[in-house]
Amino acid sequence: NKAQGIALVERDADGVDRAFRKDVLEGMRGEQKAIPARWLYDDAGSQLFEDITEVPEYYPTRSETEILESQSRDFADLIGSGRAVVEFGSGSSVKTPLLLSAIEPAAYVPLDIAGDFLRAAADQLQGKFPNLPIYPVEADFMRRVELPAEVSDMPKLGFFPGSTIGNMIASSAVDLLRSMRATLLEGQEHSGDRTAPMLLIGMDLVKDVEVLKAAYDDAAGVTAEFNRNVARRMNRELDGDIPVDALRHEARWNDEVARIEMHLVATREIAFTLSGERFTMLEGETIHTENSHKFTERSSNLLLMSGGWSPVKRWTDSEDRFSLILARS
Ligand code: AVJ
Repeated sequence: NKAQGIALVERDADGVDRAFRKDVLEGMRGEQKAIPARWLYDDAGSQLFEDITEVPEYYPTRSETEILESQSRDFADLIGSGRAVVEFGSGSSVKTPLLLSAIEPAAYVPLDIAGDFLRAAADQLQGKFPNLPIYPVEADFMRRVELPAEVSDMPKLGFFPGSTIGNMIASSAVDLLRSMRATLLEGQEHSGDRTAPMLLIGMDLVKDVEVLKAAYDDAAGVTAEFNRNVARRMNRELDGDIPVDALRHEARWNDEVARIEMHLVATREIAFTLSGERFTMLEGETIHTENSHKFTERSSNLLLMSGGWSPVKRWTDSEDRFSLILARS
């Protein structure tokens, strides 16, 4: 009963992910060079992110796990059994089992663009839950996803942990919340209130700037490697020659919009080619690679409601660093 998976990523004739090439070339032509953060997560990037979750400075994973460990009674009461859990992302080997054990779901559907990572995680989870039907789907969940027919009659619980929503600017976050709602509503449009889609979403909280900056610039340099990996990916997949050793990792706090920004800073003037197109960077010029927005109780409620979701309950960890919110459609 091995998880099979369905491939839905569009590729150019040369095998390159079409959206990746478009996003990179457009992003590198701008005044401020920038790449959408989701491209950090190829198989190597997903592995490096797992490594980040183990560095002492990166608290979000531990804080969210603490909430998941301590609130299983609440999850059972408020979510109940028999739902298909649709996880937006591959699923962590720690957080996903905690949720699945608490609620006795009818099926589990992880959605991710990193196919190898997705299938490996699904296989590992199947080992822990031998009787749970698992249907991995290789897809870009920024768009509405068609779920496997096997789960169309089941009410859904969306699971979006990790504060991944914080990677998006507000307009995209609202779009994503709405397309999640559409994905989870499919087949359930005419059933009653009891089976309306629910969403369990992690959102990291605004806090002391030094704590935040350290979490995104760990002393061991794992986050720096994670950031530079996207440059290596551009070289590999777009036949590029970026001198990666001339790019320094930087984590900045942007107070105007309450977010950590990751940049790759050119330590000298450089020139390179990507997919046959020429680019230059002056010393000190940056490629903006990720935003990680931080939330307050109000800003998280406002964002969820803008996306068509009503908050039902909110939990925080013992140090008030991270929040997990249950919402319903
Ligand atoms: C997985 C997107 C939630 O923003 O905290 C960690 C990614 N980037 N360190 C985050 C990340 C640098 C992480 N998310």
